[in-house]
Amino acid sequence: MKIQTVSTVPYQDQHPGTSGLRKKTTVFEENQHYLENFIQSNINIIKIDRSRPLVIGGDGRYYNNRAIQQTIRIALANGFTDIRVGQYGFVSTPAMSHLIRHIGASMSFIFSASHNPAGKNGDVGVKVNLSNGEPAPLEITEAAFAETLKITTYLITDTDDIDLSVCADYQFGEASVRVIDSVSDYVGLMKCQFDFDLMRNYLKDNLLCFDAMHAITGPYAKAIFVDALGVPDEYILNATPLPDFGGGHPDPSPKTAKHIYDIAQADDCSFALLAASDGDGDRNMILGKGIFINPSDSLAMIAANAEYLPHYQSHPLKGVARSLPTSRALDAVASQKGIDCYATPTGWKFFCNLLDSGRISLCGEESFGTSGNHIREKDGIWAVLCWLNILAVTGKSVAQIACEHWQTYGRHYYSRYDFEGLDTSAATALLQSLDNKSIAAFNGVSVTHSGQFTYVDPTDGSVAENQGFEVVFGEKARFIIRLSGTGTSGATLRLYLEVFDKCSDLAIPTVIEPLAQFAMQFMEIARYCDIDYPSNIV
Ligand code: VG1
Ligand code: CO
Repeated sequence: MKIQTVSTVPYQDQHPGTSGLRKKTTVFEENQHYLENFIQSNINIIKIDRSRPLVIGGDGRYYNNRAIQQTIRIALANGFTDIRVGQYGFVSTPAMSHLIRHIGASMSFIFSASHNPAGKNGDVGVKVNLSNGEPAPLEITEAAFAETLKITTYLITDTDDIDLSVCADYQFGEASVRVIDSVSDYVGLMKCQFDFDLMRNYLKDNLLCFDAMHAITGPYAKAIFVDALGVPDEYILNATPLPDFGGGHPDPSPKTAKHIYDIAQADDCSFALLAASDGDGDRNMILGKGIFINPSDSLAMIAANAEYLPHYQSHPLKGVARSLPTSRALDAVASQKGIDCYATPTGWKFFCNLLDSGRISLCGEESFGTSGNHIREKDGIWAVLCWLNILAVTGKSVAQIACEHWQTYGRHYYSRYDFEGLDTSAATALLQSLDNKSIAAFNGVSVTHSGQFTYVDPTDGSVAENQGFEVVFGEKARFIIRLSGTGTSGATLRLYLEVFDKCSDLAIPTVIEPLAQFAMQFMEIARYCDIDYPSNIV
Protein backbone atom coordinates (compact mmCIF):
# COMPACT_ATOMS: atom_id res chain seq x y z
CA MET A 1 0.00 0.00 0.00
CA LYS A 2 1.56 3.28 -1.12
CA ILE A 3 0.64 6.59 0.49
CA GLN A 4 0.46 9.62 -1.75
CA THR A 5 0.41 13.27 -0.72
CA VAL A 6 -1.94 15.06 -3.10
CA SER A 7 -1.81 18.84 -3.60
CA THR A 8 -5.15 20.61 -3.44
CA VAL A 9 -6.64 24.07 -3.22
CA PRO A 10 -9.12 25.11 -0.54
CA TYR A 11 -12.83 25.68 -1.21
CA GLN A 12 -14.61 28.59 0.44
CA ASP A 13 -17.99 26.95 0.88
CA GLN A 14 -17.48 23.89 3.09
CA HIS A 15 -19.19 25.34 6.13
CA PRO A 16 -21.24 22.59 7.85
CA GLY A 17 -24.86 23.59 8.45
CA THR A 18 -27.47 22.35 10.94
CA SER A 19 -26.50 18.75 10.30
CA GLY A 20 -23.18 18.35 8.51
CA LEU A 21 -21.97 19.53 5.12
CA ARG A 22 -24.73 19.40 2.50
CA LYS A 23 -24.37 20.27 -1.19
CA LYS A 24 -25.69 19.48 -4.62
CA THR A 25 -24.27 16.19 -5.89
CA THR A 26 -22.75 18.12 -8.79
CA VAL A 27 -20.67 20.17 -6.33
CA PHE A 28 -19.03 16.97 -5.10
CA GLU A 29 -18.72 15.48 -8.57
CA GLU A 30 -17.51 18.48 -10.51
CA ASN A 31 -15.07 20.10 -8.09
CA GLN A 32 -11.78 18.31 -7.90
CA HIS A 33 -10.85 17.01 -4.41
CA TYR A 34 -14.02 18.51 -2.89
CA LEU A 35 -14.82 15.41 -0.83
CA GLU A 36 -11.18 14.69 -0.04
CA ASN A 37 -10.57 18.22 1.26
CA PHE A 38 -13.47 17.98 3.68
CA ILE A 39 -12.58 14.50 4.98
CA GLN A 40 -8.90 15.38 5.45
CA SER A 41 -9.80 18.68 7.16
CA ASN A 42 -11.90 16.84 9.73
CA ILE A 43 -9.20 14.25 10.31
CA ASN A 44 -6.65 17.05 10.77
CA ILE A 45 -8.56 18.80 13.53
CA ILE A 46 -10.24 15.93 15.41
CA LYS A 47 -7.58 14.68 17.77
CA ILE A 48 -8.19 11.02 18.47
CA ASP A 49 -6.48 7.71 18.91
CA ARG A 50 -6.34 6.33 15.37
CA SER A 51 -6.07 2.75 16.56
CA ARG A 52 -9.66 2.93 17.75
CA PRO A 53 -12.33 2.02 15.18
CA LEU A 54 -13.44 4.56 12.60
CA VAL A 55 -16.86 3.74 11.13
CA ILE A 56 -17.95 4.68 7.64
CA GLY A 57 -21.40 4.37 6.07
CA GLY A 58 -24.27 6.19 4.47
CA ASP A 59 -27.91 6.21 3.54
CA GLY A 60 -27.44 4.33 0.24
CA ARG A 61 -27.85 7.34 -2.01
CA TYR A 62 -26.02 8.00 -5.27
CA TYR A 63 -22.34 8.90 -4.73
CA ASN A 64 -22.22 6.91 -1.46
CA ASN A 65 -19.98 4.21 -2.90
CA ARG A 66 -17.46 6.67 -4.31
CA ALA A 67 -17.42 8.67 -1.05
CA ILE A 68 -17.01 5.55 1.08
CA GLN A 69 -14.22 4.02 -1.02
CA GLN A 70 -12.32 7.29 -1.13
CA THR A 71 -12.74 7.84 2.62
CA ILE A 72 -11.39 4.35 3.34
CA ARG A 73 -8.25 5.24 1.32
CA ILE A 74 -7.83 8.59 3.10
CA ALA A 75 -8.32 6.95 6.51
CA LEU A 76 -5.73 4.25 5.75
CA ALA A 77 -3.27 6.88 4.58
CA ASN A 78 -3.82 8.87 7.77
CA GLY A 79 -2.95 5.94 10.01
CA PHE A 80 -6.37 4.65 11.05
CA THR A 81 -5.77 0.96 11.75
CA ASP A 82 -9.30 -0.28 12.45
CA ILE A 83 -11.79 0.82 9.81
CA ARG A 84 -15.34 -0.56 9.80
CA VAL A 85 -17.78 -0.09 6.95
CA GLY A 86 -21.46 -1.07 6.83
CA GLN A 87 -22.35 -3.85 4.39
CA TYR A 88 -23.40 -2.30 1.06
CA GLY A 89 -22.21 0.93 2.67
CA PHE A 90 -25.49 1.13 4.59
CA VAL A 91 -25.56 2.58 8.09
CA SER A 92 -28.52 4.68 9.26
CA THR A 93 -27.70 7.76 11.34
CA PRO A 94 -29.14 6.31 14.58
CA ALA A 95 -27.48 2.93 13.96
CA MET A 96 -24.17 4.76 13.45
CA SER A 97 -24.56 6.59 16.72
CA HIS A 98 -25.16 3.26 18.43
CA LEU A 99 -22.30 1.48 16.62
CA ILE A 100 -19.82 4.12 17.73
CA ARG A 101 -20.86 3.69 21.35
CA HIS A 102 -21.14 -0.08 21.15
CA ILE A 103 -17.71 -0.79 19.67
CA GLY A 104 -15.87 2.14 21.25
CA ALA A 105 -15.19 3.89 17.95
CA SER A 106 -13.43 7.23 17.83
CA MET A 107 -15.59 8.83 15.15
CA SER A 108 -17.61 8.21 12.02
CA PHE A 109 -18.45 9.60 8.62
CA ILE A 110 -22.04 9.22 7.36
CA PHE A 111 -22.68 10.12 3.73
CA SER A 112 -26.20 11.47 3.66
CA ALA A 113 -28.17 14.59 2.91
CA SER A 114 -30.93 13.22 5.16
CA HIS A 115 -34.37 13.77 3.60
CA ASN A 116 -33.07 15.81 0.65
CA PRO A 117 -33.63 14.05 -2.70
CA ALA A 118 -30.76 11.99 -4.10
CA GLY A 119 -29.23 11.29 -7.49
CA LYS A 120 -27.05 13.16 -9.95
CA ASN A 121 -29.29 16.20 -9.65
CA GLY A 122 -30.03 15.72 -5.97
CA ASP A 123 -27.95 16.33 -2.86
CA VAL A 124 -25.08 14.66 -1.02
CA GLY A 125 -23.79 15.37 2.46
CA VAL A 126 -21.28 14.37 5.11
CA LYS A 127 -22.23 14.00 8.77
CA VAL A 128 -19.37 13.70 11.26
CA ASN A 129 -20.01 11.99 14.61
CA LEU A 130 -17.67 11.74 17.58
CA SER A 131 -16.79 9.12 20.15
CA ASN A 132 -19.97 9.33 22.21
CA GLY A 133 -22.06 8.93 19.06
CA GLU A 134 -22.91 12.63 18.92
CA PRO A 135 -22.91 14.90 15.87
CA ALA A 136 -19.79 17.06 15.89
CA PRO A 137 -20.49 20.09 18.12
CA LEU A 138 -20.14 23.69 16.95
CA GLU A 139 -16.53 24.08 18.10
CA ILE A 140 -15.55 21.10 15.90
CA THR A 141 -17.63 22.09 12.86
CA GLU A 142 -16.18 25.61 13.03
CA ALA A 143 -12.63 24.32 13.39
CA ALA A 144 -13.15 21.90 10.48
CA PHE A 145 -14.46 24.76 8.36
CA ALA A 146 -11.43 26.90 9.22
CA GLU A 147 -9.21 23.99 8.18
CA THR A 148 -11.01 23.63 4.82
CA LEU A 149 -10.08 27.26 4.11
CA LYS A 150 -6.36 26.56 4.38
CA ILE A 151 -5.90 22.92 3.38
CA THR A 152 -3.18 22.38 0.76
CA THR A 153 -2.64 18.61 0.77
CA TYR A 154 -4.40 15.39 1.66
CA LEU A 155 -3.14 11.83 2.08
CA ILE A 156 -4.49 8.86 0.18
CA THR A 157 -3.49 5.26 -0.53
CA ASP A 158 -3.40 3.51 -3.87
CA THR A 159 -5.55 0.61 -2.57
CA ASP A 160 -8.35 -0.89 -4.67
CA ASP A 161 -12.04 -0.50 -3.96
CA ILE A 162 -13.31 -2.84 -1.23
CA ASP A 163 -16.19 -5.21 -2.03
CA LEU A 164 -18.93 -3.89 0.25
CA SER A 165 -21.48 -6.54 -0.65
CA VAL A 166 -20.14 -9.22 1.73
CA CYS A 167 -19.10 -9.02 5.36
CA ALA A 168 -15.36 -9.72 5.34
CA ASP A 169 -12.03 -8.46 6.66
CA TYR A 170 -9.26 -6.95 4.56
CA GLN A 171 -5.73 -6.45 5.85
CA PHE A 172 -3.44 -3.62 4.70
CA GLY A 173 -0.19 -3.98 6.63
CA GLU A 174 -1.04 -3.13 10.23
CA ALA A 175 -4.48 -1.83 9.32
CA SER A 176 -7.72 -3.69 8.77
CA VAL A 177 -10.89 -2.75 6.93
CA ARG A 178 -13.92 -4.73 8.03
CA VAL A 179 -17.23 -4.83 6.21
CA ILE A 180 -19.78 -5.32 9.00
CA ASP A 181 -23.46 -6.06 9.43
CA SER A 182 -24.81 -2.67 10.48
CA VAL A 183 -28.33 -3.85 11.30
CA SER A 184 -27.99 -6.54 13.97
CA ASP A 185 -26.47 -4.42 16.76
CA TYR A 186 -29.18 -1.82 16.31
CA VAL A 187 -31.88 -4.51 16.47
CA GLY A 188 -30.28 -5.74 19.70
CA LEU A 189 -30.45 -2.22 21.15
CA MET A 190 -34.15 -1.89 20.30
CA LYS A 191 -34.85 -5.26 21.95
CA CYS A 192 -33.36 -3.92 25.18
CA GLN A 193 -35.48 -0.78 25.04
CA PHE A 194 -38.95 -2.19 24.35
CA ASP A 195 -41.24 -5.10 25.23
CA PHE A 196 -41.02 -7.13 22.04
CA ASP A 197 -43.19 -10.01 23.33
CA LEU A 198 -46.01 -7.64 24.17
CA MET A 199 -45.76 -5.78 20.86
CA ARG A 200 -45.64 -9.03 18.86
CA ASN A 201 -48.79 -10.19 20.60
CA TYR A 202 -50.52 -6.85 20.01
CA LEU A 203 -49.65 -7.03 16.32
CA LYS A 204 -51.54 -10.31 15.95
CA ASP A 205 -54.78 -8.33 16.11
CA ASN A 206 -53.61 -4.85 15.14
CA LEU A 207 -51.87 -3.91 11.92
CA LEU A 208 -48.82 -1.74 11.43
CA CYS A 209 -47.67 -0.17 8.18
CA PHE A 210 -44.22 1.40 7.73
CA ASP A 211 -42.92 3.31 4.72
CA ALA A 212 -39.12 3.23 4.34
CA MET A 213 -39.37 5.48 1.26
CA HIS A 214 -36.66 3.51 -0.60
CA ALA A 215 -34.15 4.94 1.85
CA ILE A 216 -31.98 3.50 4.60
CA THR A 217 -34.59 2.20 7.07
CA GLY A 218 -35.74 -0.67 4.80
CA PRO A 219 -33.28 -3.28 6.12
CA TYR A 220 -33.78 -2.12 9.72
CA ALA A 221 -37.58 -2.13 9.41
CA LYS A 222 -37.57 -5.63 7.93
CA ALA A 223 -35.37 -6.99 10.73
CA ILE A 224 -37.44 -5.34 13.47
CA PHE A 225 -41.03 -5.24 12.26
CA VAL A 226 -41.10 -8.34 10.05
CA ASP A 227 -38.52 -10.73 11.55
CA ALA A 228 -38.79 -9.80 15.22
CA LEU A 229 -42.41 -8.62 15.49
CA GLY A 230 -44.19 -10.68 12.85
CA VAL A 231 -45.55 -7.83 10.68
CA PRO A 232 -46.39 -9.18 7.20
CA ASP A 233 -43.71 -8.29 4.69
CA GLU A 234 -46.09 -6.40 2.42
CA TYR A 235 -46.80 -3.82 5.12
CA ILE A 236 -43.23 -2.54 4.96
CA LEU A 237 -43.49 -0.26 1.95
CA ASN A 238 -40.60 0.78 -0.30
CA ALA A 239 -38.21 -1.32 1.77
CA THR A 240 -35.34 -1.55 -0.72
CA PRO A 241 -32.85 1.32 -0.48
CA LEU A 242 -32.25 2.77 -3.95
CA PRO A 243 -29.53 5.23 -5.02
CA ASP A 244 -32.15 7.76 -6.12
CA PHE A 245 -34.69 6.82 -3.42
CA GLY A 246 -36.94 5.72 -6.27
CA GLY A 247 -37.04 9.30 -7.53
CA GLY A 248 -38.84 10.31 -4.32
CA HIS A 249 -38.25 12.80 -1.57
CA PRO A 250 -37.73 10.71 1.57
CA ASP A 251 -39.10 13.25 3.99
CA PRO A 252 -41.67 11.78 6.38
CA SER A 253 -44.27 14.53 6.31
CA PRO A 254 -47.91 14.51 5.16
CA LYS A 255 -46.92 16.20 1.91
CA THR A 256 -43.81 14.27 0.90
CA ALA A 257 -44.96 10.92 2.33
CA LYS A 258 -48.44 11.46 0.92
CA HIS A 259 -48.84 7.82 -0.02
CA ILE A 260 -48.88 6.55 3.56
CA TYR A 261 -50.65 9.67 4.81
CA ASP A 262 -53.50 8.91 2.40
CA ILE A 263 -53.69 5.29 3.58
CA ALA A 264 -54.15 6.58 7.14
CA GLN A 265 -56.84 9.04 6.10
CA ALA A 266 -58.90 6.56 4.06
CA ASP A 267 -62.25 5.56 5.56
CA ASP A 268 -61.35 1.90 5.27
CA CYS A 269 -57.90 2.24 6.86
CA SER A 270 -57.25 -1.01 8.69
CA PHE A 271 -53.97 -0.05 10.33
CA ALA A 272 -53.64 0.82 14.01
CA LEU A 273 -50.30 2.55 13.50
CA LEU A 274 -48.67 3.91 10.36
CA ALA A 275 -45.23 5.49 10.17
CA ALA A 276 -42.47 6.61 7.85
CA SER A 277 -38.83 7.57 8.16
CA ASP A 278 -36.42 9.72 6.17
CA GLY A 279 -33.35 9.23 3.97
CA ASP A 280 -30.93 8.45 6.80
CA GLY A 281 -33.44 7.00 9.28
CA ASP A 282 -33.36 9.64 11.98
CA ARG A 283 -36.81 11.19 11.39
CA ASN A 284 -40.25 9.74 11.97
CA MET A 285 -43.86 10.49 11.14
CA ILE A 286 -46.59 8.97 13.29
CA LEU A 287 -50.10 8.36 11.94
CA GLY A 288 -53.13 6.52 13.24
CA LYS A 289 -56.40 5.76 11.55
CA GLY A 290 -57.65 9.18 10.44
CA ILE A 291 -55.06 11.14 12.40
CA PHE A 292 -51.63 12.70 11.88
CA ILE A 293 -49.68 13.38 15.06
CA ASN A 294 -47.55 16.45 14.64
CA PRO A 295 -43.99 15.83 15.85
CA SER A 296 -44.18 18.33 18.73
CA ASP A 297 -47.28 16.54 20.02
CA SER A 298 -45.70 13.14 19.45
CA LEU A 299 -42.78 14.13 21.66
CA ALA A 300 -45.11 15.42 24.39
CA MET A 301 -47.30 12.32 24.17
CA ILE A 302 -44.32 9.96 24.45
CA ALA A 303 -43.18 11.96 27.49
CA ALA A 304 -46.64 11.80 29.05
CA ASN A 305 -46.81 8.02 28.52
CA ALA A 306 -43.16 7.26 29.31
CA GLU A 307 -44.16 5.14 32.29
CA TYR A 308 -45.46 2.53 29.84
CA LEU A 309 -42.07 2.12 28.18
CA PRO A 310 -39.67 -0.44 29.69
CA HIS A 311 -36.56 1.75 29.39
CA TYR A 312 -38.25 4.64 31.18
CA GLN A 313 -39.65 2.29 33.81
CA SER A 314 -36.14 1.32 34.81
CA HIS A 315 -34.75 4.84 34.32
CA PRO A 316 -37.58 7.33 34.95
CA LEU A 317 -37.54 10.56 32.95
CA LYS A 318 -35.29 13.05 34.72
CA GLY A 319 -35.74 15.87 32.29
CA VAL A 320 -36.71 16.55 28.70
CA ALA A 321 -35.68 19.00 25.98
CA ARG A 322 -37.00 20.43 22.75
CA SER A 323 -35.55 22.69 20.11
CA LEU A 324 -36.72 26.29 20.46
CA PRO A 325 -39.26 26.14 17.60
CA THR A 326 -40.76 22.86 18.83
CA SER A 327 -44.12 23.51 20.50
CA ARG A 328 -44.48 23.94 24.22
CA ALA A 329 -46.70 20.87 24.48
CA LEU A 330 -43.66 19.19 26.01
CA ASP A 331 -43.31 21.91 28.66
CA ALA A 332 -46.87 21.25 29.81
CA VAL A 333 -46.07 17.57 30.40
CA ALA A 334 -42.77 18.36 32.10
CA SER A 335 -44.42 20.83 34.42
CA GLN A 336 -47.10 18.32 35.39
CA LYS A 337 -44.42 15.68 36.04
CA GLY A 338 -42.26 18.16 37.95
CA ILE A 339 -39.21 17.62 35.72
CA ASP A 340 -36.95 20.07 33.88
CA CYS A 341 -37.64 21.06 30.28
CA TYR A 342 -34.85 22.71 28.27
CA ALA A 343 -35.12 24.68 25.02
CA THR A 344 -32.10 24.36 22.72
CA PRO A 345 -31.21 25.73 19.28
CA THR A 346 -32.31 23.74 16.22
CA GLY A 347 -30.03 20.78 15.46
CA TRP A 348 -29.45 17.57 17.37
CA LYS A 349 -25.93 18.45 18.45
CA PHE A 350 -27.31 20.82 21.10
CA PHE A 351 -29.07 18.02 22.98
CA CYS A 352 -25.99 15.89 23.45
CA ASN A 353 -24.39 17.60 26.45
CA LEU A 354 -27.76 17.51 28.23
CA LEU A 355 -28.03 13.79 27.47
CA ASP A 356 -24.43 13.09 28.50
CA SER A 357 -24.83 14.91 31.80
CA GLY A 358 -27.99 12.97 32.64
CA ARG A 359 -30.11 16.13 32.76
CA ILE A 360 -32.49 14.78 30.13
CA SER A 361 -33.47 11.37 28.77
CA LEU A 362 -35.98 12.32 26.05
CA CYS A 363 -35.83 15.10 23.49
CA GLY A 364 -37.07 16.12 20.09
CA GLU A 365 -37.62 18.63 17.33
CA GLU A 366 -40.68 19.81 15.42
CA SER A 367 -38.95 18.59 12.24
CA PHE A 368 -39.97 14.97 12.86
CA GLY A 369 -37.05 14.10 15.13
CA THR A 370 -37.40 12.28 18.47
CA SER A 371 -35.01 10.26 20.59
CA GLY A 372 -33.89 9.22 24.04
CA ASN A 373 -30.60 8.72 25.82
CA HIS A 374 -29.93 5.31 24.24
CA ILE A 375 -27.89 7.04 21.50
CA ARG A 376 -26.89 10.59 20.58
CA GLU A 377 -28.94 11.09 17.41
CA LYS A 378 -32.61 11.28 16.65
CA ASP A 379 -34.03 7.87 15.94
CA GLY A 380 -36.93 7.24 13.55
CA ILE A 381 -37.62 3.56 14.26
CA TRP A 382 -37.18 4.05 18.01
CA ALA A 383 -39.93 6.68 17.99
CA VAL A 384 -42.24 4.32 16.11
CA LEU A 385 -41.50 1.60 18.66
CA CYS A 386 -42.31 4.04 21.49
CA TRP A 387 -45.77 4.50 20.01
CA LEU A 388 -46.23 0.81 19.29
CA ASN A 389 -45.24 -0.13 22.82
CA ILE A 390 -47.59 2.51 24.30
CA LEU A 391 -50.48 1.28 22.13
CA ALA A 392 -49.77 -2.32 23.12
CA VAL A 393 -49.72 -1.55 26.86
CA THR A 394 -52.73 0.75 26.95
CA GLY A 395 -54.85 -0.92 24.27
CA LYS A 396 -55.82 2.59 23.12
CA SER A 397 -55.82 3.87 19.56
CA VAL A 398 -53.50 6.64 18.35
CA ALA A 399 -56.47 9.00 18.15
CA GLN A 400 -57.55 8.14 21.68
CA ILE A 401 -54.07 8.80 23.08
CA ALA A 402 -54.01 12.16 21.29
CA CYS A 403 -57.51 13.27 22.29
CA GLU A 404 -57.04 12.32 25.93
CA HIS A 405 -53.71 14.14 25.93
CA TRP A 406 -55.26 17.35 24.60
CA GLN A 407 -58.10 17.10 27.08
CA THR A 408 -55.61 16.85 29.92
CA TYR A 409 -53.06 19.44 28.82
CA GLY A 410 -54.89 21.61 26.30
CA ARG A 411 -53.67 21.72 22.70
CA HIS A 412 -50.69 23.51 21.21
CA TYR A 413 -51.87 24.08 17.63
CA TYR A 414 -48.83 24.18 15.44
CA SER A 415 -47.66 24.79 11.93
CA ARG A 416 -44.47 25.64 10.07
CA TYR A 417 -44.43 27.91 7.03
CA ASP A 418 -41.36 27.54 4.80
CA PHE A 419 -40.39 30.21 2.30
CA GLU A 420 -37.98 28.38 0.01
CA GLY A 421 -35.62 29.36 -2.78
CA LEU A 422 -35.19 32.95 -1.55
CA ASP A 423 -32.40 35.28 -2.47
CA THR A 424 -29.89 34.81 0.37
CA SER A 425 -29.11 38.48 0.87
CA ALA A 426 -32.81 39.42 0.95
CA ALA A 427 -33.56 36.72 3.53
CA THR A 428 -30.59 37.78 5.63
CA ALA A 429 -31.65 41.43 5.47
CA LEU A 430 -35.14 40.45 6.62
CA LEU A 431 -33.74 38.60 9.63
CA GLN A 432 -31.44 41.47 10.54
CA SER A 433 -34.29 43.96 10.39
CA LEU A 434 -36.25 42.12 13.09
CA ASP A 435 -34.11 43.40 15.96
CA ASN A 436 -35.24 46.94 15.28
CA LYS A 437 -38.94 46.20 15.15
CA SER A 438 -41.32 46.52 18.02
CA ILE A 439 -44.48 44.63 18.58
CA ALA A 440 -47.13 45.18 21.23
CA ALA A 441 -49.84 42.59 21.11
CA PHE A 442 -51.59 39.96 19.03
CA ASN A 443 -55.36 39.61 19.28
CA GLY A 444 -55.29 41.56 22.54
CA VAL A 445 -52.57 39.40 24.10
CA SER A 446 -49.45 41.37 25.01
CA VAL A 447 -45.96 40.43 23.96
CA THR A 448 -44.05 38.95 26.86
CA HIS A 449 -40.75 38.45 25.07
CA SER A 450 -39.18 39.09 21.72
CA GLY A 451 -35.63 38.83 20.40
CA GLN A 452 -32.90 36.63 19.04
CA PHE A 453 -32.42 33.35 20.89
CA THR A 454 -29.03 32.91 22.52
CA TYR A 455 -28.37 29.51 24.02
CA VAL A 456 -25.99 29.04 26.91
CA ASP A 457 -25.27 25.35 27.35
CA PRO A 458 -25.86 24.65 31.07
CA THR A 459 -23.21 21.93 31.14
CA ASP A 460 -20.20 23.77 29.75
CA GLY A 461 -21.29 27.38 29.38
CA SER A 462 -20.73 27.40 25.61
CA VAL A 463 -22.76 30.03 23.82
CA ALA A 464 -24.65 29.82 20.50
CA GLU A 465 -25.97 33.18 19.31
CA ASN A 466 -28.60 34.19 16.75
CA GLN A 467 -30.44 30.89 16.85
CA GLY A 468 -33.81 32.26 15.75
CA PHE A 469 -35.97 35.32 16.39
CA GLU A 470 -38.70 34.49 18.89
CA VAL A 471 -41.87 36.46 19.66
CA VAL A 472 -43.89 35.22 22.63
CA PHE A 473 -47.40 36.17 23.71
CA GLY A 474 -47.35 34.53 27.13
CA GLU A 475 -48.75 31.02 27.20
CA LYS A 476 -51.18 31.83 24.41
CA ALA A 477 -49.08 32.06 21.27
CA ARG A 478 -45.59 32.24 19.86
CA PHE A 479 -43.81 32.53 16.57
CA ILE A 480 -40.19 32.02 15.61
CA ILE A 481 -38.34 33.01 12.46
CA ARG A 482 -35.05 31.44 11.44
CA LEU A 483 -32.98 30.59 8.40
CA SER A 484 -32.63 26.92 7.49
CA GLY A 485 -29.13 25.46 7.61
CA THR A 486 -29.68 22.38 5.47
CA GLY A 487 -30.65 23.73 2.06
CA THR A 488 -28.43 23.50 -0.99
CA SER A 489 -29.77 26.31 -3.15
CA GLY A 490 -30.81 29.83 -2.17
CA ALA A 491 -32.14 30.48 1.33
CA THR A 492 -35.11 29.04 3.17
CA LEU A 493 -36.85 31.08 5.86
CA ARG A 494 -38.86 29.09 8.35
CA LEU A 495 -41.75 30.62 10.29
CA TYR A 496 -42.88 28.45 13.21
CA LEU A 497 -46.35 29.16 14.60
CA GLU A 498 -47.88 27.97 17.85
CA VAL A 499 -51.25 28.81 19.42
CA PHE A 500 -52.49 27.30 22.67
CA ASP A 501 -56.16 26.55 23.22
CA LYS A 502 -57.92 24.47 25.85
CA CYS A 503 -60.40 23.40 23.22
CA SER A 504 -58.91 20.49 21.31
CA ASP A 505 -61.09 20.01 18.25
CA LEU A 506 -60.64 23.24 16.31
CA ALA A 507 -59.45 23.21 12.69
CA ILE A 508 -55.69 23.84 12.61
CA PRO A 509 -55.69 26.42 9.77
CA THR A 510 -58.47 28.42 11.44
CA VAL A 511 -56.42 28.66 14.62
CA ILE A 512 -53.04 29.24 12.96
CA GLU A 513 -53.83 31.51 10.01
CA PRO A 514 -54.47 34.75 11.97
CA LEU A 515 -51.11 34.41 13.74
CA ALA A 516 -49.45 33.51 10.43
CA GLN A 517 -50.83 36.67 8.77
CA PHE A 518 -49.73 38.74 11.75
CA ALA A 519 -46.20 37.25 11.66
CA MET A 520 -45.84 37.65 7.90
CA GLN A 521 -46.75 41.32 8.18
CA PHE A 522 -44.34 41.75 11.06
CA MET A 523 -41.47 40.23 9.09
CA GLU A 524 -42.45 42.09 5.91
CA ILE A 525 -41.87 39.01 3.81
CA ALA A 526 -43.52 40.61 0.78
CA ARG A 527 -41.29 43.68 0.95
CA TYR A 528 -38.00 41.85 1.52
CA CYS A 529 -38.53 38.70 -0.51
CA ASP A 530 -41.25 39.58 -2.94
CA ILE A 531 -43.54 36.75 -1.91
CA ASP A 532 -46.57 36.76 0.31
CA TYR A 533 -47.22 33.10 0.94
CA PRO A 534 -45.08 30.08 1.92
CA SER A 535 -43.99 27.52 -0.65
CA ASN A 536 -44.45 24.75 1.90
CA ILE A 537 -46.67 24.35 4.94
CA VAL A 538 -46.03 21.53 7.41
C1 VG1 B 1 -33.61 20.85 9.62
C2 VG1 B 1 -34.54 20.80 10.82
C3 VG1 B 1 -33.75 20.50 12.08
C4 VG1 B 1 -32.96 19.19 11.90
C5 VG1 B 1 -32.09 19.30 10.67
C6 VG1 B 1 -31.36 18.00 10.36
O1 VG1 B 1 -32.69 21.91 9.78
O2 VG1 B 1 -35.22 22.00 10.96
O3 VG1 B 1 -34.63 20.41 13.16
O4 VG1 B 1 -32.16 18.95 13.03
O5 VG1 B 1 -32.88 19.63 9.53
O6 VG1 B 1 -32.26 16.96 10.13
P1 VG1 B 1 -32.88 23.37 9.11
O7 VG1 B 1 -31.65 24.13 9.47
O8 VG1 B 1 -33.07 23.14 7.65
O9 VG1 B 1 -34.13 23.94 9.70
V1 VG1 B 1 -31.75 15.58 9.29
O10 VG1 B 1 -32.95 14.50 9.40
O11 VG1 B 1 -30.70 16.13 8.37
O12 VG1 B 1 -30.50 14.94 9.96
CO1 CO C 1 -32.38 12.75 8.55
